[in-house]
Amino acid sequence: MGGTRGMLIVFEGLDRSGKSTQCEKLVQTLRNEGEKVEHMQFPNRTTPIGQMINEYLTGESQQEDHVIHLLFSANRWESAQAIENHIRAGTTVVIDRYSYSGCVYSAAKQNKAMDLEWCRQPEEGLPRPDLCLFLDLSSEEAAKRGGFGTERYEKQDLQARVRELYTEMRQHEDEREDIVVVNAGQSIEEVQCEVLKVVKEARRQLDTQGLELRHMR
Ligand code: Z5A
Ligand code: MG
Repeated sequence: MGGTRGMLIVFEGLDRSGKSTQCEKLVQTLRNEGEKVEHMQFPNRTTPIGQMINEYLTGESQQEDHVIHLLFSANRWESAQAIENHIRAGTTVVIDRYSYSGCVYSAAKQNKAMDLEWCRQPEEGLPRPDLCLFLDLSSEEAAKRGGFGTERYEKQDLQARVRELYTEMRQHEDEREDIVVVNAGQSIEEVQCEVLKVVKEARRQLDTQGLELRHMR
């Protein structure tokens, strides 16, 4: 793939939809084609903020709803400059979960003071994905991939609200433009093939239009 700058590609979707599996496959495929690729994931549990998030998710600590929301966002801001630097240097950045997860999981708690719009605000100004691949999987199909894990959000009722909120979030002006829904209920290879097709098309469009990296607004 040509082009002067790297692309910002994000994977989103419900629990067990195959984000980590597909992220790794895409990174490997692009690298095999000679592209420079950086692989990231959020939460990034390696930083001090990430460690606080990890303790919260595993139930070792408690956090007030707004506080943990802002920590998740801060965890992305910690990497914002690095993401921009990679993109400008011609490296494509592939990320496992990003702002969309940040908004829908917090809003799913149904804390009245934290709707989707409130949750989205700290994300404004972050590098905006050129493409967000939403891996769509029914709850029935997800259940076939094993039971829920033990982390805080891995519960049926919360996941059902997350699904609805992802749909609502896709109506936002920018997200509507960036998100491409992929049927994640196919085999790993079929999903991989579809993902690659979508990525190549996005790259083609980017090269044609010569767009600068944008920011979330
Ligand atoms: N969270 C938040 O609240 N706010 C934020 O800002 C962010 C995140 C960024 C931890 O995330 C939690 O943080 C998450 C959201 C919240 N809570 N929940 N729920 P995480 O990314 O660390 O969660 P994870 O456990 O790594 O990812 P995941 O969503 O559960 O799974 P996945 O990455 O989508 O799926 P996978 O690991 O690739 O695959 C799951 C299994 O299915 C595995 O056995 C695969 O081999 C299998 N698989 C994959 N693809 C297929 C196909 N096509 N067919 C059959 N089987 C498959
Ligand atoms: Mg994962």
